[in-house]
Amino acid sequence: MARNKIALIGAGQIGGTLALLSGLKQLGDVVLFDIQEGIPQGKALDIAEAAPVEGFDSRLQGANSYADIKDADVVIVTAGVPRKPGMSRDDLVETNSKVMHQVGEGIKNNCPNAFVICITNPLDAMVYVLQQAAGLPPEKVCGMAGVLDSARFRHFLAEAMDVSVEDVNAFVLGGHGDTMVPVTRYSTVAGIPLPDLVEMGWITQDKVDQIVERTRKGGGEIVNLLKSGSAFYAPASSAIQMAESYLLDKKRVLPAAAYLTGQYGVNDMYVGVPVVIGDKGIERIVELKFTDHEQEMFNHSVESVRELVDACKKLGAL
Ligand code: A3D
Repeated sequence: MARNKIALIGAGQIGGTLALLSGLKQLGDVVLFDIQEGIPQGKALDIAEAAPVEGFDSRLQGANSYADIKDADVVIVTAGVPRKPGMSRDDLVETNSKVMHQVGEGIKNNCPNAFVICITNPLDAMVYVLQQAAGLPPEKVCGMAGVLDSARFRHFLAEAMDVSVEDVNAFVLGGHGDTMVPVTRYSTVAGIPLPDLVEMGWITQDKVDQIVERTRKGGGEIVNLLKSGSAFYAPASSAIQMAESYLLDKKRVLPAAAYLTGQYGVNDMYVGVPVVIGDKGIERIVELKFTDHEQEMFNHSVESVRELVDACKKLGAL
């Protein structure tokens, strides 16, 4: 059986980590693409030289031509520029939507049957631009943000309650920005909902509120610490989890930016919601029942995504 082929568009901080994880998890052969010459080739060779030590047989290739991503099964897109301190994700719209157009063309011409995961910010707008530029069906193009935001929420909750991160489940929905919605009612430790854990005295409501705020600003916290560039280890792990669910038809239920056609009262936009990812791509969109307050927060978040989408339309990117 032929190995899967994974194309990584953008060989920067996240791209390199994605290539290493794809190898370690034996997901398939990897093509690292970038417009910079030498960087994708250098990273591919470096990781290939780790393979004998780690014991994986993936072939790794660096590329500067889209022809090399031909027939890829999965494409993960990180091409573009990341945030610098003081920049919002929205400042990136103009530059990164041009990049999404180039990447979309490359996918359309070389691997129109791929499952595409976009990571480039501002995520909810860029995934839409990418899907339109590639011309792929919406169920084959999604955005990674929710798995990462939920992982941050899970990490902070596990630390506060001194329990294993494995036993903490959480959903962070809405747009990938400061208005994202960590849904505490659907967040659990071993199945016990967070509001019950507050009643049981495992964590205070104040602490939960602080963690919600820290999660919303989780990306910025890392940008401020790193000073140049943004988070890359956890974003890469999160996208790999989504790719794995597609390639192995695991049908994981994960939060992802998906194209909505009326679900949650949203039409014709990509927003973070729980989805089922299997070998057909986004196979189902899970519609949670929100309380009035949750719906209000979600609507607020959708509004900030709509502003970004409008900005893309004004620039002619959509
Ligand atoms: P970085 O290390 O700068 O890598 C980006 C790579 O893209 C560089 O190697 C560039 O050479 C390359 N590139 C630029 N333009 C093009 C082009 N036209 N075609 C192909 N490659 C190009 O950034 P990074 O890996 O740290 O981050 C990548 C993106 O992910 C940024 O937009 C970040 O804002 C975003 N990001 C998103 C999340 C989410 O949760 C959604 C988290 C962290 C970072």
